[in-house]
Amino acid sequence: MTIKKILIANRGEIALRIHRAAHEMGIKTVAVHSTADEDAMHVRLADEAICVGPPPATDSYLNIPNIISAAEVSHADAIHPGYGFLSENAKFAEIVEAHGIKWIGPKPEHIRTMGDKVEAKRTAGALGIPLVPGSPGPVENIEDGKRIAEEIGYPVIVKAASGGGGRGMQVVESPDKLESLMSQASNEAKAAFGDPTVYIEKYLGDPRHIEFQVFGDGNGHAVHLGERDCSLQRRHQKVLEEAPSPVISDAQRAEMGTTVAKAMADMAYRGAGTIEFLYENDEFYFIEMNTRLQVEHPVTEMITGIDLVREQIRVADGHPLSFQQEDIQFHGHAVECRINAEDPKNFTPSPGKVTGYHPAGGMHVRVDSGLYHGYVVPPYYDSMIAKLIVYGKNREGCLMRLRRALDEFVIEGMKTTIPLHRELLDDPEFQNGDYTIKWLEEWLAKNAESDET
Ligand code: MV4
Repeated sequence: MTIKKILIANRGEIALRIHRAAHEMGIKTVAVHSTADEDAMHVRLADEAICVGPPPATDSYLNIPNIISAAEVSHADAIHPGYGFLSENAKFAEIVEAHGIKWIGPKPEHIRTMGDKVEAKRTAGALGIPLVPGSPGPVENIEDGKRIAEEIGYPVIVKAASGGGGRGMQVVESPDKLESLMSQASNEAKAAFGDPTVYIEKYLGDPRHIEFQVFGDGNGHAVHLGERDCSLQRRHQKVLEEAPSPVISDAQRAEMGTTVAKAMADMAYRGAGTIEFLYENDEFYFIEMNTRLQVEHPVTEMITGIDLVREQIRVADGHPLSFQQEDIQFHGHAVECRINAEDPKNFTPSPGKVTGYHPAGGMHVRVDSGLYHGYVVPPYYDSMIAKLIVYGKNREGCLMRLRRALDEFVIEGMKTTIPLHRELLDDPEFQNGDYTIKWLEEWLAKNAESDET
C-alpha cells in the first residue's frame, strides 16, 4: 500500500484536478504530454513531466506503450486516467495492473461489462435497476427486431451495443421503416466501433437525462452521492449541469440512490461511477453506466463536500471508503458551466492565444481550468477550456451567483461560450428548471432565428 507518486494520463483541467488532490495527500505527480502541450499548465504544475508523442491523441495521450514506459521510468506507483482518452479502456487497465502499477479506477472486468451497452443493461437489470423496456440482448436479425418492436410498441430506438455519444442510433416510428433503419444503425456501428451489434429500446420522446454518482470500495461497500441533471446538451455534448435536479424530490433521490448503491455493493464495484437514466413521467429508466470520473463531478462535490478524486486515490490504495451513506448529506445547489473555445453562435472551434485572463472568484465560486495569460490553446483536442462551478444555498441563489461570476469572467484572445451561458441564465424556462434533453437545441435554433431578424 501507500501510493507515493501518481502518473496522470491526461491533460487540461482534469489533469490539474488530479494533481491538486494528489498534492493535498502528499503524493508526487508525473505529467505526460504531447509535443503540442509543452507549455500546458498540467506540465508546469507536476513534479515531473514526460513527453509521450506528437500532437494527435492517438500517438500521445492514447499511446499505451509510451504511457506505460513513462510510468516505469518515473517510478510512478499508480496511474489516474482522468476522463476520456484511456479512462474506459479495460485492456489498458489490465496492462497497468499487470505491470504492478495501481490503477486508479474500476476493476477492468467492470469497465469491460459496462462498455458493452447490452451487457450493461443485462447486469443493471439483474441488480434491480429499472431499465428502458427493450430487447433483452442483441437483436440478431430483422424478424427478431420486428417481433421485439411489436412487443414494446412503436416508436422504438435502435442503438449500437458498442455505442455511446449517440452514434449508430436510429429512431423508428413505424414497422415499415424498421428494416432499413436497423441496417443503417448496424452499418454505422460497424464503421464507428468495428462492431455491428445493435439492440432495441422503447423510444422515450421527451425525457430528462439524470445520472447518479456512485462510489464503491471494491469489497462490497458502496454509496450514492445523489444525482446530477445533465439534460442541457447540444449534439450529445453537455453544456451545463446541475445538482440536485430541479425535478427530483428527496424521497425519489433516497429511493433510487439506495437502489443504485445496493447494486454497486452487490457487484463489488470499485471507485467512482455514474449510473445514467432517462427520466420521464416520474420514472427512471437506466440506459448506461460510466466507469470513470465525469467532467461534471464538481457539482456533486459542491453539494456533498466530498473530494471524489481523493477518495478514488484512497480506494485504489486499498483503503475502505472514508464515509458511509449516513455521513453523506446534501446541502444547497450547484451548477457547472462548460466553457469552450468556440464561437457561441455556431460552435466552430476558436483556439488561439489567451491575451487577457481574469477568472471569476469569490465565495462559493470554483474555476477548474488550465488557462493562463499567454497560453496558446492548441487545436488538436477537446475545446473545453474551463469549468465554472458555483454553489448557492438554493437554486435561485446559485443562479444569482452564477450570473455575477459569468459577468466577471474574462477570457480574451478567442471566442468562448461564456456569452451563451449568460443568455441561458436569463431564460425564464431555464430559471424554472423547465427543460428536457430536447430543450437546449430548440432554444439555440429559436435564438439563431431571432438574431437574423
Ligand atoms: C434514448 C433516447 C430516447 N429513448 N433512449 C443519446 C445518447 C445515448 N447515450 C443515449 N441517448 C438517448 N437514448 C431511449 N430509449 C434519447 C437519447 C438522447 C439523449 C439522451 C441523453 C441526453 C441527450 C440526448 C439527446 C438526444 C437523444
